[in-house]
Amino acid sequence: MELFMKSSSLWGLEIYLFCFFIVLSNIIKVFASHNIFLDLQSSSAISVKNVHRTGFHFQPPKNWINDPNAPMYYNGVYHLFYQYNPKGSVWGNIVWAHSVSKDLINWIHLEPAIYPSKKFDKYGAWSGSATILPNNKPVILYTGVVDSHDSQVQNYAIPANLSDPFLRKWIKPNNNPLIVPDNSINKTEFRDPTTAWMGQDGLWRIVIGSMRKHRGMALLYRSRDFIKWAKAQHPLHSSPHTGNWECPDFFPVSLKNTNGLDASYRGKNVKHVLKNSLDVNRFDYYTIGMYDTKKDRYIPDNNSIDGSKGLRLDYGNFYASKSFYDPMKNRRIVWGWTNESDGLPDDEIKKGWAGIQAIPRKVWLDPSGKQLIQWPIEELETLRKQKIQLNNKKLSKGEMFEVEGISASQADIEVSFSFSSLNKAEQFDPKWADLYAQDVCAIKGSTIQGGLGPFGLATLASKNLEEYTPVFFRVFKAQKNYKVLMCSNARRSTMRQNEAMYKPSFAGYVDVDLVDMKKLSLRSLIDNSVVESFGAGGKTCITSRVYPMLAIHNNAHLFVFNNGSETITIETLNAWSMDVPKMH
Ligand code: DQQ
Repeated sequence: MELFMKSSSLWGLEIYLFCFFIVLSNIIKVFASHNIFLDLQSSSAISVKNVHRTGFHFQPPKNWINDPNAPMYYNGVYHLFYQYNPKGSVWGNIVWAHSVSKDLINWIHLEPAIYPSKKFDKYGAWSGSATILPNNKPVILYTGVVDSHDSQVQNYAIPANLSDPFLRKWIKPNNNPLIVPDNSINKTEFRDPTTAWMGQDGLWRIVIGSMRKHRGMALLYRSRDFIKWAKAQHPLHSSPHTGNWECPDFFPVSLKNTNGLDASYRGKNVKHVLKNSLDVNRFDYYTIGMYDTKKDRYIPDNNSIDGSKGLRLDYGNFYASKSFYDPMKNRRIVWGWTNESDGLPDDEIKKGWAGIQAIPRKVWLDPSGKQLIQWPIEELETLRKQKIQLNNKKLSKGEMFEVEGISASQADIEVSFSFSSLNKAEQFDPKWADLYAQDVCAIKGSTIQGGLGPFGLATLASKNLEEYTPVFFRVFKAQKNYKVLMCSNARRSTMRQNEAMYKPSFAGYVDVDLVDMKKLSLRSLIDNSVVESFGAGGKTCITSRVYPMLAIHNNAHLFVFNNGSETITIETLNAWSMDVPKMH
């Protein structure tokens, strides 16, 4: 009897599992960097829930968004295209949505510029970039998906009417596709063309992201007329065990100053940057190196490594980024997609929206030549409203105080901390040497008492700290140097019980020399469900998405804390409530 019971219940379990997988296989198709929920792709929002919508980050009125595409400046107008699902709030039905702006802050949403319709993009119009050709004609290169197996080609689109200041309509000429993968290329991993740059030989070049046997690749193509493209013998760069390289971005940076350079810039005192979005873990990594124009190869500097041990543009939720040169202000600007972290697709359906773009950042090379610096574009400051300021406030061990007088759910805050000695820095456990910064942050957190730190901001906090997202520094003494950890920890960000919610203790190290300058600065852009932070003037950036239940709107609070035994001085603190830009 017992035997029968067991086998019958096992049989029941098998039937259950079988049915479960049948159902699941209809719902989820795991592909590339997006989970695909086939049955939810076209369920439109019943209503758009406002509670966690951002106030000053880029968002369309509803639905799903992902990668920023083809950002450009053309005849006085900034254009941002982005991957968008017009029918629902999970990934699917992707078109190129199009918005325009005069200041990168206030936006007008236009009709989608590109949508699947032709043989060469019938199954998808995926990411790509813009190039302004020398006769001042913009052209977009994008990835078309040509069958239900996700086979990919590269297409182009041009404005229908150059005298329309907003370039509303785009044409996909019939001589598309421009580039089809040859036999050596995995056709389902062949996408996201870069902005083109021109070499001394007058040939245009682009890079397309790809992978062969888990080796990530930046495939190089050349063209004289932008129509006929030939694959170069070697990729521009490739690296083993890094998986598919999505949304590559390749650009020069100046060794002399913070100005940006056009992709085709050729001259002295320049380094190059190759950024890849790693499909395996969905973070954006970059290296700094030398572009050997004779061999048409990019060689990362010795200390600049490819893959997940390398440098990240942002140590938080930031993916598929793309930069462009802004001739108006002579700067390079990077946009990145910040996905939701709130759990299952059901949540997105209920919210009626998913995904935002991070605040556009000016990007340049650090004087050390070893890393990039990123800083929110200056135009963001036009949204600053009520301000509070304080100077020279001391915070001894265990002290914290509230920053009052501004809206803590929508704020821009800049703090400069100083301390008189490094003596109390805690020991860096040698066992942590192989861990990611994020793991060390998970071990040490913001509440475990330290020596020099943890100190920083408790953002989106409820009055009694049931919820908060701390953004803070902890300084460690390692064998040869000091290690400065910067964390943005979502562990206690919400009271909401949801197993599927992603609450990472995002962190990165900050490459600063504290021996001479005993100071650390922090800027955080707090916007309802996003905390976007810039450590040490933009050396380390971390973006967290969080979903407080109590710390919303007027019930959100902002604190400064010190849980280290070394007293910290707040040299200056400036904080502003942030206004809502026009986005219609
Ligand atoms: N998203 C696009 C692809 C790209 C990926 C599809 C990165 O082109 O590789 O929506 O997020």
